[in-house]
Amino acid sequence: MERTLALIKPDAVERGLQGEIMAMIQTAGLRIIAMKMLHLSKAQAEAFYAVHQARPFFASLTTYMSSGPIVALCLEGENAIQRYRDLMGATNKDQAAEGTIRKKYALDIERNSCHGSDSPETAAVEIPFFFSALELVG
Ligand code: IDP
Ligand code: MG
Repeated sequence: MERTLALIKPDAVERGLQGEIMAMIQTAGLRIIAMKMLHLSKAQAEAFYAVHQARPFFASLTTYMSSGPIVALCLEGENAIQRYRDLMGATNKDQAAEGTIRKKYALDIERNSCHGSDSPETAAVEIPFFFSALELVG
């Protein structure tokens, strides 16, 4: 059993897509064991994406991620990290497979509607960024 951190990003929440994206997650057999809506500050977005701070898109990404509300979810299931990455599709929507969240909903490479942890080590940092142990209903 594995856990991963999923975010529904501001572009998707702004369009009211959180329900449809959560339905896709549940249809894929991943259990939502924690959920909250919040609006990150610029500093919080910079902390969350600190691994990307040297990248040319860091300033734009963190401005976008703090531009409106997001939904944070903790997902649980066998191989949940890779299964949710597969459900999201490629970072760039033009390379995302049919039936993925990003193929359906992403607007461009930055405003790509969702985030998912990319490894167990990342999930172990990203889940507690948003949720305390008490909030995980596993
Ligand atoms: P991922 O979300 O598929 O794991 P990462 O490479 O970790 O992709 O990038 C984090 C986020 O940064 C992406 O989801 C996207 O919002 C944004 N991003 C990635 N590459 C670019 C780019 O080349 N231009 C603008 N934004 C980007
Ligand atoms: Mg990533």
